[in-house]
Amino acid sequence: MGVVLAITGESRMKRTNELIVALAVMAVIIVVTWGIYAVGDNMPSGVTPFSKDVYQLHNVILAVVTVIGVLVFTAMFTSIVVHRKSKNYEAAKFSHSTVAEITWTAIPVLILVVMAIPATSVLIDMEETGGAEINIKVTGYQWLWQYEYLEDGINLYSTLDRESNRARQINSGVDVRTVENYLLEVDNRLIVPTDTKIRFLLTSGDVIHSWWVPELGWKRDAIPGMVNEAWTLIEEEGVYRGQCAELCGKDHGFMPIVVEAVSPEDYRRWVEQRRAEMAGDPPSDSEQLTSVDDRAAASGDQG
Ligand SMILES: [Cu+2]
Repeated sequence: MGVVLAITGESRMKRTNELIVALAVMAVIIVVTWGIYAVGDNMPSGVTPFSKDVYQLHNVILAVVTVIGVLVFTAMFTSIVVHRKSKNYEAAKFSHSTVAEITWTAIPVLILVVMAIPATSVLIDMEETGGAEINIKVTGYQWLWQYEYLEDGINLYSTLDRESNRARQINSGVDVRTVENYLLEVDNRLIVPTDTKIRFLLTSGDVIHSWWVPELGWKRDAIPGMVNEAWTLIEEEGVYRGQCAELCGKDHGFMPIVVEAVSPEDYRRWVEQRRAEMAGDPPSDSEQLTSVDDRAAASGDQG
């Protein structure tokens, strides 16, 4: 009788081990497959060296936490299913293990330290605003953005474009799907040169806003009475769209950001043209307005 019990106990143990191995193998396959897909379908890698660093960091950390998650859940579910009471599994009786405690403290600490090294280097890089060739002051208002090019003396206001604004009105009768870049287009884009280090100084004239263009790899709060810093260096010409990312009032969803990166030559041309317009050649309506109050009065109540 005793021999029979010993044999069934042994075969049960064997089956348990088999299941653990099977689950572990399955987990590895899931992680590898997922990793391959994740590289192709993930958050945008952006268009600046910094945004690409952020993207790489994200991939590395996501891989680490996924492996940890799969291992922990595999162990957990294996224990729950295989070692359940209805199967008469006999629980271990020990109540203290110094080795286990040191191990489950040391390994997570080690993992955190390893993850902190690349994360810190990216964070330090994010604050490295020195050596910028162009400084742009960004001011958030309810509900538009002001851009001041400090070196070139250009000042512009950027509000939701007319078409989106018309379509968004209640009972406008406009099918918003027919509006190109609905709620992601502005009247005056932020024109910037490529391959140029640009420093942004962000603040607000009323409540807290947040300036966010995903392709640049960062988001920064614009806070009244405070100046936050950020920088970018866009490598590819193109149009990059973003939005205010801090709930700032009833029209929070209607103050998009559009950055247009052009070649440095085109940028200079734009600056000259803009200056000429500001100097007094027949300015358009928008340039005649100098204060936000004028601007708000001109655009009327957008609610
Ligand atoms: Cu806002």
